[in-house]
Amino acid sequence: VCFIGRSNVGKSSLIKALFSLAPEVQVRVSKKPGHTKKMNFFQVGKYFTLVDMPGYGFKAPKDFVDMVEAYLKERPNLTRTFLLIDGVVGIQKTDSIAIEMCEEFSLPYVMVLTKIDKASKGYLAKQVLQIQEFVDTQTQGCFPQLFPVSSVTYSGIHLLRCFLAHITGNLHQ
Ligand SMILES: Nc1nc2c(ncn2[C@@H]2O[C@H](COP(=O)(O)OP(=O)(O)OP(=O)(O)O)[C@@H](O)[C@H]2O)c(=O)[nH]1
Ligand SMILES: [Mg+2]
Repeated sequence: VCFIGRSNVGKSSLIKALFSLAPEVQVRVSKKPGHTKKMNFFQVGKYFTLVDMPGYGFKAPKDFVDMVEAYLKERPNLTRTFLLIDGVVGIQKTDSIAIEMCEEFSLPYVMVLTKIDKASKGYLAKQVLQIQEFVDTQTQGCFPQLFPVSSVTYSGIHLLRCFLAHITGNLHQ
């Protein structure tokens, strides 16, 4: 599985929150956009590998397109792509480009709305409905359920952990 999104959207923080109980996943987080420069691979026990991607948009590394596009397009065992959108600012132009890329490559992807601790419940409800409408009407490969999360309060993290375990074949009932 891999995590993509605009620089500073909270990819590394989300991975840190999701895998806080997995000591082998040591991600670096920074206040400065463009912190993650390379694709970082982490082995989660013997279960699966996750990839923390550099961000696109402001301060993206110059070789972003060659690196990330090629990976997304060519990696046959990529099970799912988690596309992170800032839950407060919603879908921006650069996000639309990433969405189009996922659609073009026919990637199975999931939209995660980040930093939900920064907005009021009312504002957030409006954002979620608007993005849900977009997913329902404008996308083919996007999973129909959105995952709003906060890496600060851990809101939504447990559900996303369960979903990850499920799609990687590790949720044994
Ligand atoms: N309030 C709040 N801040 C967050 C959350 N997630 C991340 N941040 C902050 O957002 C900033 C960027 O977080 P990162 O996780 O490094 O973002 P990134 O997407 O990995 O950024 P790049 O590696 O530069 O592409 C940091 O200052 C984080 O503390 C969240 O859920 N809530
Ligand atoms: Mg990062």
